[in-house]
Amino acid sequence: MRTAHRTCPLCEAVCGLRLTLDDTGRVTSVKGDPDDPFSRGFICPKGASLGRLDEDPDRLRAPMVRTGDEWREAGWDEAFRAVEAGLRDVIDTHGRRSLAVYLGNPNAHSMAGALYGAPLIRALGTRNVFSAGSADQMPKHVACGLMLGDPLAVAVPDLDRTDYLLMLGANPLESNGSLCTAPDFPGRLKALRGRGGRLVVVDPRRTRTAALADEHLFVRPGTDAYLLFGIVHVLFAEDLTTVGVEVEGLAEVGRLAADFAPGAVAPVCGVPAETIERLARELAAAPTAAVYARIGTCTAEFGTLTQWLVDVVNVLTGNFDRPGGVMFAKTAVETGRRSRPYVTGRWRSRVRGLPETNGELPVATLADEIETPGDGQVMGLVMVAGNPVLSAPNGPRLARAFAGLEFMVCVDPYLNETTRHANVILPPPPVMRSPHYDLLLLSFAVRNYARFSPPVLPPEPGRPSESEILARLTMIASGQAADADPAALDELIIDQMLRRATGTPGSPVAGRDPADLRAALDGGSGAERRLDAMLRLGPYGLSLKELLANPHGIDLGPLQPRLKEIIRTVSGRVELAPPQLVADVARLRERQAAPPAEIVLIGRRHLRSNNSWLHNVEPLVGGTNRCTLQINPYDVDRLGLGGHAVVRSAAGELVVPLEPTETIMPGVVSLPHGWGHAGTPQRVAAGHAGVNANTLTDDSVIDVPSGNAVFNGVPVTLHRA
Ligand SMILES: Nc1nc2c(c(=O)[nH]1)N[C@H]1C(S)=C(S)[C@@H](COP(=O)(O)OP(=O)(O)OC[C@H]3O[C@@H](n4cnc5c(=O)[nH]c(N)nc54)[C@H](O)[C@@H]3O)O[C@H]1N2
Ligand SMILES: Nc1nc2c(c(=O)[nH]1)N[C@H]1C(S)=C(S)[C@@H](COP(=O)(O)OP(=O)(O)OC[C@H]3O[C@@H](n4cnc5c(=O)[nH]c(N)nc54)[C@H](O)[C@@H]3O)O[C@H]1N2
Ligand code: SF4
Ligand SMILES: [Mo]
Repeated sequence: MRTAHRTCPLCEAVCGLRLTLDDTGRVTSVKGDPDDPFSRGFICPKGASLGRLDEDPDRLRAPMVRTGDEWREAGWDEAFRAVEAGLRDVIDTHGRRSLAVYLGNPNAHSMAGALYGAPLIRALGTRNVFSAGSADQMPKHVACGLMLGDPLAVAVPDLDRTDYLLMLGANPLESNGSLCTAPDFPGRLKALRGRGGRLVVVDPRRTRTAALADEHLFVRPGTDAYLLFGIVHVLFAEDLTTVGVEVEGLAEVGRLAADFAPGAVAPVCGVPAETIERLARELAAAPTAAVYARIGTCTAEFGTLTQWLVDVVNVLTGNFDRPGGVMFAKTAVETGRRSRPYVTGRWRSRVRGLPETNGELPVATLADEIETPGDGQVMGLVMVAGNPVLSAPNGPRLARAFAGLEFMVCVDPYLNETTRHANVILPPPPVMRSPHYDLLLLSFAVRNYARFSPPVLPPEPGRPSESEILARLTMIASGQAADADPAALDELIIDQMLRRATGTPGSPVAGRDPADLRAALDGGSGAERRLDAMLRLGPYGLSLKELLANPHGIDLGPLQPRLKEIIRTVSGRVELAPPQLVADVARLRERQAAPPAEIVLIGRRHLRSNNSWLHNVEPLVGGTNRCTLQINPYDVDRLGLGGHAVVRSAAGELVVPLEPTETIMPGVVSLPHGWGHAGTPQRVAAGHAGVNANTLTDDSVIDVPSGNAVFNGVPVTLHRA
């Protein structure tokens, strides 16, 4: 028996874990790490099942190669040669314009994804770049990019110090938080109330988070922008604004808000006008306050406007970049922020002409790009850690499109609804054999913190790490032979990083010899040496060695005001009225007059699930984690429904079991995504198949400024099955 410590990579909460392993290397227990200064022993059922996940007998252990409908295991060299041949065929026949790449959610949780995603995209040399980001938080990036000049400059609620939290479209008691890295989010919310603070939750469902709050408000799906505009209106009308940061466009925001008086927006969003007025007054009067809005408001038709208005309210109430308001983390690996002003639409998608955002195109148009003939039609696809057949809007259409590709390679531990269409699957090693550092998520943390987890178990002989897999893919994509040494890529990147740093006046290593710095780097792999270089060049001057000496993580203190370091707009001020968003307000105004759909669909998450891929772990399926359609009993009666209903939308049709509950607003139904496990060898998941919610979501509808998918507020009709 031995004990090991590591960070849980399954969600954004980055909990420290204490593992017990027997001498065969089997994980016998997983507990929260009480010595982690950030998570302080917190753990959820998913983290507790990490050992079971790694042991899953249906996980792929060797590369898989498909010929026709036949899958067989292959050696690594053979698999990489097949990838080289497949990509080369597409490039030689159709050009690199016909390649596409999709990066799924787990890339945000792995060192490999964070370190090799960008080099892989560069090496593929295509503008057909897609990710789960445009089915998730792209509206936030676009809003931050336009307001602050940096799409990654996301201000997070200062959870541990705020006096008032207005939360919209988030359910951290199930999700454990998102774009707000806060282990034990539930405990932090209880502490907020314990110190006399107030929590208000806005959600079409009375969620577990809403049940914990001081106040819960039902809102019509997709209408949060109206509610927030109503609040902005009151702040101006009652002269309650106390702007504490330098801004541009204040008067323009006031002018725009004039049309959105509480009395005008209340019938649209369903929140009474007096309540909107009171919320505005409470936010203005609270010693400190933060507005936080997450996935329920992002994956909606006015996602970007909503994310913009969230920070407009935070600015107007004097809570932007101050303790207790919303603030910016300072991570240990921050090596300089972008220098060019943020723009979107540097290129457009071929078929629908949708603008690029953050170097990506919307996943809502991936099927168009694969299906539509012509120069640049996507013929080859590289997919890393994604399952868009279950996660993207109109997933079944995407499945049909994937089936028509000339070549597809997936880096994924499972043969699933998406990877079954690949020609080659390259499985990464299990969590216990992978190093971990949260390169991305810690930049959204509510406390500055760093923790590195070395692999708990050694690599299996002959089996590459995920970093090596991605490095080899990158080298193949750039035209090198399938057997080229992946270490060369890391050396190149380290060399570039050190040259840039030593050549930058004012950098702590300005004028030093890059070779000396390179020689000093530690780490058992190229990925670890890259991390070491980033840590040493980062603002705290940490190193891998120091993190290894602190296996429970290092607390780097509470967030500090730092807007001046963050801001990258041309004006050097917060842009409160960026022209692109002002233009989109016209769309919001138009919709105000449109009659609402009788019934709309939204999603939800369950504590023991994680998008599409934990349903093969026995302890995590069943119980409350079920694929049912939540519906208000009033609607069941009114529509004369039975145990099951046929649900139809513009995109498709499903038969689903109903779960009548008073916790959901009348006129709204909720179906979780990530289900619909058919035709894959995952045995546990097959027994809890459920249905694919994204059969109903429509890929022709997007949030215009960001191109983001719309999963909430989808018009549907219901009939007795
Ligand atoms: N209707 C509806 N649809 C939604 C949402 C919704 O709320 N409603 N939510 C959206 C959101 S927020 C997101 S983020 C997307 C997610 O969209 P995706 O990222 O496309 O989907 P996931 O289900 O997260 O699939 C992750 C894949 O990565 C694999 N994987 C797991 N761990 C690893 C690893 O360490 N390495 C590699 N290489 N692969 C790994 C899994 O086997 C799985 O195939 O879904 C979106 N889709
Ligand atoms: N257990 C678990 N944890 C997860 C995941 C998971 O699948 N399972 N997925 C991870 C991922 S990829 C992400 S992005 C995060 C997401 O984290 P959260 O944003 O907290 O996601 P949800 O739990 O889906 O909560 C979204 C809430 O929005 C509500 N909602 C829907 N439509 C609207 C609307 O129009 N307006 C408002 N105000 N509310 C609305 C829903 O009812 C739901 O309660 O969770 C992450 N953590
Ligand atoms: S809350 Fe998230 S990070 Fe923490 S144990 Fe659960 S899945 Fe892992
Ligand atoms: Mo997500």
